[in-house]
Amino acid sequence: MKVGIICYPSYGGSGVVATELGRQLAARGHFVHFISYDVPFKLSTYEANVTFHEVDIPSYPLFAYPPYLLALANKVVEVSRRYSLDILHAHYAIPHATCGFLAREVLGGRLKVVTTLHGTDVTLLGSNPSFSDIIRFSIESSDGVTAVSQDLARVTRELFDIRSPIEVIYNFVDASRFRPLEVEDLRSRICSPETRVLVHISNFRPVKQPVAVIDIFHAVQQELPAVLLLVGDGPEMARVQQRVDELGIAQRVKFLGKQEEVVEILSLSDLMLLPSTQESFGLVALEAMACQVPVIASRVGGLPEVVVHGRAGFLYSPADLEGMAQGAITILSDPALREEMGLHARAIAVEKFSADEQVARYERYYEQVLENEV
Ligand code: GMT
Repeated sequence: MKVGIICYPSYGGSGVVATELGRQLAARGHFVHFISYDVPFKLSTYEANVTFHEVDIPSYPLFAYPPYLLALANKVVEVSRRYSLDILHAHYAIPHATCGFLAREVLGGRLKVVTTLHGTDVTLLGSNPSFSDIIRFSIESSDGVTAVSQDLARVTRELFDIRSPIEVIYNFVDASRFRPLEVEDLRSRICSPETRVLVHISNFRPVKQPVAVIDIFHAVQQELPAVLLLVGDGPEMARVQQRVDELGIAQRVKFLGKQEEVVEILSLSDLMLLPSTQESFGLVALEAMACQVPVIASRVGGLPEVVVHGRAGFLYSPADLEGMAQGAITILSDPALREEMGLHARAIAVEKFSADEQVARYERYYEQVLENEV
């Protein structure tokens, strides 16, 4: 098949999933065309069967807000005509599903549009009156719609009163790449052997509750020798730094910034903290699990479908920071429990969320859409 993929190229779960899906499809012999304003950050090397098409947004004095959607749709039309795309796969409803609709109209219907909903496009933007009607329309006018968890499919149906089917295709992890590595050297440069390493990876938006991560860690390090690794950056970072200073734990918190490769960091970590107020799936939790790292997370959105409570970690209400700290202490003070949960976590990642299985499901779904069977 010839598949166009439109996604956000910068840091963020939806872009990571879109890029990894494209790479996996290309490895299976499909021709994949990424179309975006920049090369997706996970696509840093040459890949057979993969082409990148940059969207150029001309500047013009009248454009206070350059019309990216139009430039993107125009590029999709151009690429589709030149390479005879079968499918355009839009990741994230705004503006990509809308772009799919527009491009298909220009092409007289000669392109099938599959939209994958990732979470915040529905849960945050979907309830914003500035976007809600256009999101509903774009979802309904797609030829096929997938969601990354059962919970997100349910929320989308309820929020937009959508009757047409939404296929759930879980996010996935390449367990041959995300696996526990030998990192004793690196770990010894960060802390002493008896120190527990906690990790939080996100885009530091309010929905991730990164300040709560600091409060949870503060309680944990009062009971056990511990350090916290913070990976990523975003709008809440200044508040996070302020909280770290207020609590006097700057020596124990390491700010690593945005990192392209996190397998080593995960491999040296004992526990992940993910106290989000919303999380349609929690790709980062799955990546931690694949590296044998248990997760303390919120019981929200799709997280219970990923982090099986009591096996891969523990889940709490997002407001229950004390519970999360207690859960972390329980796991970190019992090496046998931590080890057992790590093994279960990896088993779940491999058995339920393998790249092979989920990518094959996307392939079958594309075929159904092409045969008008959705
Ligand atoms: O988590 C974010 O804020 C980024 C967002 C995105 O734009 O990629 O992530 C969403 O999509 C990911 C990939 O499907 C999911 O793993 C995340 O759970 C989801 N984030 C939220 O629902 C908050």
